[in-house]
Amino acid sequence: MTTEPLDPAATAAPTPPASGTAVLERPAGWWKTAVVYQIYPRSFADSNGDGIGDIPGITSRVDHLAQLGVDVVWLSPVYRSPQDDNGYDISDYEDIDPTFGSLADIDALIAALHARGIKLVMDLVVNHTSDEHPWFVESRDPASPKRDWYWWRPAREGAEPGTAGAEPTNWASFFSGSAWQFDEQSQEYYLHLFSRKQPDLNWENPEVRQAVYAMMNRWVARGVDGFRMDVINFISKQPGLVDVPAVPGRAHVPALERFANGPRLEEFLQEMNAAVGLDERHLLTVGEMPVSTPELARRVTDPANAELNMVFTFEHVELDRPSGASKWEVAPLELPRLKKNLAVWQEELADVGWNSLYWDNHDQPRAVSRFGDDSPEHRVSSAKTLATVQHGHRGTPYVYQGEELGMTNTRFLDIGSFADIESLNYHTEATGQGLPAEAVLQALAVRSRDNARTPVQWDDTSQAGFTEGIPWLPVNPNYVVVNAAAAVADPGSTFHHFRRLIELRHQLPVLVEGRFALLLPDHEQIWAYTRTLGEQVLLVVANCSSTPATVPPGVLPDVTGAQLLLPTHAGEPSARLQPWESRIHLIG
Ligand code: TEU
Ligand code: CA
Repeated sequence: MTTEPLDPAATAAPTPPASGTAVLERPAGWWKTAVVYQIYPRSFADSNGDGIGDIPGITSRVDHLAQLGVDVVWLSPVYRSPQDDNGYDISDYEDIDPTFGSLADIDALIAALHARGIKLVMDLVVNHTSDEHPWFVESRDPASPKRDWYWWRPAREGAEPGTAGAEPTNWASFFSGSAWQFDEQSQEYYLHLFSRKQPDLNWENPEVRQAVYAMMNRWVARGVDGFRMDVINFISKQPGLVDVPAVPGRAHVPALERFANGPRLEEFLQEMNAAVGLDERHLLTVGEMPVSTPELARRVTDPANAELNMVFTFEHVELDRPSGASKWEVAPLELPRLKKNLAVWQEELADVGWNSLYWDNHDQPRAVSRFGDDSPEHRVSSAKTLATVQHGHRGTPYVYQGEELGMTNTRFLDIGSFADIESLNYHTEATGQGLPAEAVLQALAVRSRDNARTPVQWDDTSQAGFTEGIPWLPVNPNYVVVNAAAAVADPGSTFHHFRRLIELRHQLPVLVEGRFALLLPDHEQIWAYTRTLGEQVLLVVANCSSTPATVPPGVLPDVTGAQLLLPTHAGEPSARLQPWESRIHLIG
């Protein structure tokens, strides 16, 4: 299959409706009533048959987003990149990688989205760059003024540079191995919390910060409506760069406490906010913050502090592992723990700050397979019910591509089926440490990020309508049943459930602002809570299990005369809930 170059005519944005305008109004706080749709460009839609999704492919599908009713697209990185971590390793922040298209293509996408009243949020990856970014290439020269733009350090005192254990600290990289890479040329090491092709920027250096802010301002001038900020709470490292306590048998040890939530984080966020006019220009800002706490999120999202609108916490996506264990260890998830965790964030940010709400993204396995039940019998109702219980919380919901279709985890035959650097590096390290390959493959099957990255299933034609070529990652074989064409054609599908949920958020102030209160916190199957705004009360009740459940009498508010919204199952609502049955009652 030859891959013809991207033909401008083919990639022209669909003719925008007459009323299309380039710049969209951004009233204060608009993001509180918005629903965000995340696109992972490699896997969304391929327009030129090379098997890799691209920007013209996205533009050709904006009507799907308009029909769903989302207000914003968060676009994972499309910048020039060697793709060592699928674009989260950027070599030029102000150009588009040819794999994904061109600056003209991104302008066409912005115009097509804005013409449909949909805003665009770009991914800001500035904790690190690619090692092919000119900034880093220059910094390799010890005499370069750019040397201090990164974290270069000599070998550990008394150790032979380049030998095992000579790394400046014993920190582990997120992608296995040491967080330090030895550089023959300068006989020193540079820090990389992720892959060795993702060297960390030194935010202590004001030149670095000014260069980032200037780049952001140029994207805003191009029509961008906000930023999702990658591991933004890693930019302020703890002074001194010292070892973490050793762990027997581990040469490299996770060291989050040495670089997460550092002492100058909020100073940098406030400086960025002022320099880019983030609040002044009502740009949507969400910071990805592993190990962030409700207390930190409350401060960071307090408008009085002029830092960020929201953060992505990781607490609720790390409950199905033994505490303190790595993501590769799987533990059953008890519903009360999940309910209570999210309730804490609701309560802590009830009066100040604002929450983000998500189950899925490009780093997490598919929620319907993880938190729901992806069997043919329960896939649709569990996907709907997971959406209802999430969108019913107070905060801004994020829908990940394919989540509106009920897409599931895929099946991996062997290590050859994986593409994600985190998964491949873990496989090498774990089998290298003697773990049976079978056990490692099992952990990867349920945890790998590749589960979220299989091509979007548009229809039941070959390659699910994603590409006319060979996809970079195999299409999930269940595309024959699970696809957009089938879902859009079926009024009872997950697609229309998400569409209705988004509509309700646009219609019901109680769903946006209503105070949250968890009910039945210890119930193993039922997830119930209220949202109250003035006289109006929303009751969300759901059975989050694959067996029937009965609501204990006298606990839930009386719903006589209440409006029934979004029932997943037909019939008069009763205290007996079918597996994965949920509904919302609007009282008052
Ligand atoms: O993810 C940061 C992050 O914490 C994740 O790597 C997480 O630890 C892991 O995926 C959980 O499995 C961000 C991006 O979302 C991710 O895609 C990038 O790989 C990473 O930063 C580096 O840019
Ligand atoms: Ca392509």
